[in-house]
This record gives sequence, C-alpha cells and structure tokens, in this order.
Amino acid sequence: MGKIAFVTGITGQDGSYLAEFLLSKGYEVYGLVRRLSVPNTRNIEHILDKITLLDGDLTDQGSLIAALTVAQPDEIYNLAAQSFVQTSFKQPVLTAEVSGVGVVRLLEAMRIVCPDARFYQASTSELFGLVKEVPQTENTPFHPRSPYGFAKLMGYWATVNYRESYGFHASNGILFNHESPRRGIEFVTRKITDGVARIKYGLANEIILGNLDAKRDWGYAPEYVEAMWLMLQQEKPDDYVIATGETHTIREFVELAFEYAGIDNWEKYVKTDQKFYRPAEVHVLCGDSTKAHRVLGWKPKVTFKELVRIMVEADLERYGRIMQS
Ligand code: NAP
Ligand code: G4F
Repeated sequence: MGKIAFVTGITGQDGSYLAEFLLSKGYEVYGLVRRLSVPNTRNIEHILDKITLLDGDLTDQGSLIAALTVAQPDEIYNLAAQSFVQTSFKQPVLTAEVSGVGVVRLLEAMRIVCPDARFYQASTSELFGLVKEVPQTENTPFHPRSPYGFAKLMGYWATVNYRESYGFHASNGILFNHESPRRGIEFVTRKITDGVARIKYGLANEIILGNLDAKRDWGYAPEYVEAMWLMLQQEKPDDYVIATGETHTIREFVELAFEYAGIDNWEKYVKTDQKFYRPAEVHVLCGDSTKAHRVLGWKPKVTFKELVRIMVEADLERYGRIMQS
C-alpha cells in the first residue's frame, strides 16, 4: 500500500508541486485548506480529483487535530504560512500566529494523533537575515530581520525541540528563494516577469519596484520540493540548507527578463518607489547546500538564466492566451 501524506499550504506554489510529486510516487495525498470567501484552488485544479482536501487553519488547534485524525498520515509537510515578508511588517501578530505558533499547534496535533509520523517544517533562509557569513550553511548563526523571519525562527526551534524532547522524526528544510510560474504575483521575480509580459503586450508601460540591489539565491521550485521529500526518507531527522550557491541582484533578474522578452532599454520601463522598500532589508542571501548533496544526493539543475527564461515564457504565453480570447 502507498504511504499517506498530509500537506498544509497545498494551494500555494510549493504545496501544489509537492502534491504532484507525491502523487507520482504513489502517495495518498491529503491537503489542509482554509476557508476563503473566494476559493483559491488554481494551482491544484488539475489534481483535485486525485487528492483529498480537509478544512482547517494553522490558527485553529481543533481543526488540525481533526484533520490529522481523518488523514492518519505517515508524513506531514508543513508548508502553510503567511509567507510574504513585506506583509509581515504590516501584520506582525497574524504572521507570528500562523508562521510561528501555527507550527507549534501542528506539532501538538501530531503529538496527540500521530506521533510516529514524519514531519517536515518549511524553514527559510530569512532566518539568516543580517548574514554572519557568505555562503550560509546549517551552522551559520541566525539573525532574522522581519516579523516573518522571527516567526519562522520559532517554527524552526519548535521542530528541533519536538525532535529532541519527544524523539519525533522532525526535520527543517532551510530553503533559499525558489520560484516558478506558480509564484505569487507579489514576490519580486513574478512581479517582474508578469510586468514584462504586460509591457510586451502593451497592457502596461512600467514596473514599479523597491530595492534593486538586494541579492538572492534563486532556484526552481519543482526541484526544491523533491528535497523536502528526501529529508523524510532518511533514517534520522536533521536540518538541511537547500540552495543553488549562486547569488544575483534584483537588477540582474530585471535585465535578463527584459532581454528574454525582446524588449530593449529596460531602464525606460523600471521605476522605484520607497513603498516597496522594507523597514529592514536582507541584503544578501547565498546558500551552501553541500550537506544536502552529501546526505540526500540532492543538487539543483535549473540555472538562474533558465529560471528567468521559464518564468518570462510562461507569463508571455499566459498573456498571449488572454489577448487572443
Ligand atoms: P505560498 O505560495 O505563499 O503558499 C502559502 C500557503 O499557506 C497557501 O496554501 C496558503 O493558503 C497557506 N496558508 C496561509 N495562511 C494559512 C493559515 N492560517 N492556515 C492554513 N493555511 C494557510 O508559499 P510558498 O512559496 O509555496 O512557500 C511554502 C512554504 O515555504 C511557506 O511556509 C514559506 O514561508 C516557506 N518558504 C518559501 C520559500 C520560497 O522561496 N518560496 C523559501 C523558504 C521558505 P491560501 O491559498 O488559502 O492563501
Ligand atoms: O521576492 P521577495 O518578496 O522575497 P523574499 O523577501 O526574499 O522572501 C521570499 O523568500 C524567502 C526565502 O529567503 C521565503 F522564506 C519567503 O517566504 C519568500 O518566499 O523579495 C526579494 C527581494 C527583497 O530584497 C526585496 O526588498 O526583492 C526586493 N524587492 C525589490 N523590489 C522587492 C521589490 N520585493 C517585492 N516583493 N516587490 C518589489 O517590488
């Protein structure tokens, strides 16, 4: 019989790719979804008949216990979060409730319902924040720079503590930025590729951004969800950095995106506005995933240039279809 997986955040970028991946491995997949006034199942529309959705919210303890009781999973992937750093400055308490205390609620539900399941926590390179060294490894000290960062710090340590206190098979994936055509439109990469496609089709004449000098280590999301699964296949739980080891500025991403869309003089179209700057910036992220390569056999394949091309082409195609209809 196939294994059973329970995925929170299944409607998001990573949750949807992970669900596809687990189905391809023969898993029975349950996904936690919260009630929204307008349902948001766009990313999982194509697999809705193959998965089971359960109602619940990371802010509601009882719903997590009830969902796990129904699913009885072998593996739990906690991908749900208030995941947008900019919003976390405006809604710090909500972010702490969902992305921090929410992890504790899910671990408690697991302790009550299925303590022998394996647990994955979606930790983040935002933990490194004001970085103490470049590149960052599993041993680099943390210094989060946002409510999102300090909420995720709680989730990270909750995961380590349930492992140490109760012998849980609980692992943290410290994932650096990873993108795809399913990336939310408010994140900088997708905002750029969506904006470039609009400009190409004459639907817009500018993109307004914030800090173009920040540097990120950007990988391709479908490859990163495989690393999550690999962590839970190990005999022992542990924490792993997942990254490409390359870092690029937002400006470089912009330049390439315009180039792939065949639009010259990107400076003509890109403006900046203070409202997209953050009260505290994470200036540079660059990860060293040597441990993941050594233990999990995981290595990224899609390069920075390929990633930009994939995202630009997807948005051009999408607007092409809209314009034809
Ligand atoms: P995403 O696209 O923003 O998806 C977030 C998911 O969380 C959505 O399914 C959302 O549901 C759900 N969610 C939000 N609040 C919730 C709540 N109160 N209860 C239950 N579900 C809730 O994020 P992603 O990019 O896939 O990232 C997945 C996880 O990895 C997140 O935890 C993120 O913080 C972390 N992470 C991401 C990256 C990255 O570069 N993508 C890097 C490191 C870590 P709705 O559809 O209902 O909004
Ligand atoms: O795309 P971003 O919003 O992603 P950020 O803040 O790095 O967070 C993402 O990656 C984390 C992993 O490191 C995840 F944990 C987190 O959940 C999320 O997925 O911003 C990237 C950079 C920042 O330095 C920001 O200041 O782009 C800069 N930026 C410049 N102009 C902008 C913009 N960011 C956004 N969102 N919008 C802009 O107009």
